[in-house]
Amino acid sequence: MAEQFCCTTPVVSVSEEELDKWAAERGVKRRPQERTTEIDEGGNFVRQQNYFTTPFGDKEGELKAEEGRYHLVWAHICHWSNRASIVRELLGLQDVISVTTAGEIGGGIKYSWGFPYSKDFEDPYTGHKFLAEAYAKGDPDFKGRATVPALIDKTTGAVVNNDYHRLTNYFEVNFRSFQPEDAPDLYPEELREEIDKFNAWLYPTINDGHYRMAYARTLEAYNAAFDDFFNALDEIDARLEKNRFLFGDYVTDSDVRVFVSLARFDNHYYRQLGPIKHRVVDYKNVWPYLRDLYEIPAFKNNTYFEDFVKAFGLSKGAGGNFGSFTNKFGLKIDYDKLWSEPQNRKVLSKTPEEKFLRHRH
Ligand SMILES: N[C@@H](CCC(=O)N[C@@H](CS)C(=O)NCC(=O)O)C(=O)O
Repeated sequence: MAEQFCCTTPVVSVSEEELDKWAAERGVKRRPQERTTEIDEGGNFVRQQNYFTTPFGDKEGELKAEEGRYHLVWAHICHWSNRASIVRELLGLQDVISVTTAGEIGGGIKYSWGFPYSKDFEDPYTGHKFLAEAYAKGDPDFKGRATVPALIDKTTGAVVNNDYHRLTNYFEVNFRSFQPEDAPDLYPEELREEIDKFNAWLYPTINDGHYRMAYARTLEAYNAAFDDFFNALDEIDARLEKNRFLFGDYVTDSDVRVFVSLARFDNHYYRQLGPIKHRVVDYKNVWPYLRDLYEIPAFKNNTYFEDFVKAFGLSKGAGGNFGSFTNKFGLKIDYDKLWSEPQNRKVLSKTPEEKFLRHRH
């Protein structure tokens, strides 16, 4: 039962009183604020650690992959979780791992994510009204922000894994026996070490780079993150000069991680960053590369540009003469059309019509 209630803009809103009542009934506390709990002495944003990191595997204490048992909660706006929603679909796991889309309710995330697309604002698979409930079930002592992605065990309603560093790798490797035989191999064994190395470099520079810039509390911290981000983009652009995808002719796990961050840059992230160096569309290779990926249905189906534009703050209207560009024009741009402009990246590939290395039996 995939995407049962997903994913149009919710029509009913929740009042503040109702929200407070639900939270009180369910014992959910106010969400902690990063600016007080996740900033170091140098003004750098230091993200909370992923809390539920038990891996999938065969050893004792590890999580066992099973059909129908696990449930992914993700949010349109959030690239950490968008990775998992794309990979789930690329691998054909829609009937194996269910999904619910979280979002803001009552105009924000006062008590953590809610479920604005679901009937009665309840995750149909767990009955939760707040994601924080699944975190509390996972560990009553959890005091951090209840974040997406969250993989929930439907038998208990508890989060069992929120480790976005590894979640897609578990889908790729540990859920292999539930994928179609010819599913894409996004994490080929011979490339795993290199993919891991690349992903580890990508994390602070690009994936977390935007947050390191946006949440910085000193100019030094901002500048360091800014340089890391744009230097990394230059490196990626150079790498894509001769390679259709990051690791050659086929899409890998790393491409998903780059895509989800950059798909949000020109329409959302740039707003918090002051004068940016380049837009993503200015890169000679990166921009057509992203469109090449966007052609793949699993990427396109899981990319909600308008929600990026609306994220956290378009509600105040267009404003006066000095109203922001995004408020005035953000929703007038046809993102799907822009991202569907043809490109010819396939000439770089030995298999121009095949973007995936497929498992073969
Ligand atoms: N799992 C990570 C990161 C994932 C993350 O930050 N997700 C964001 C959305 S992109 C989220 O769910 N935020 C909700 C909140 O901060 O309350 C963490 O715990 O910090």
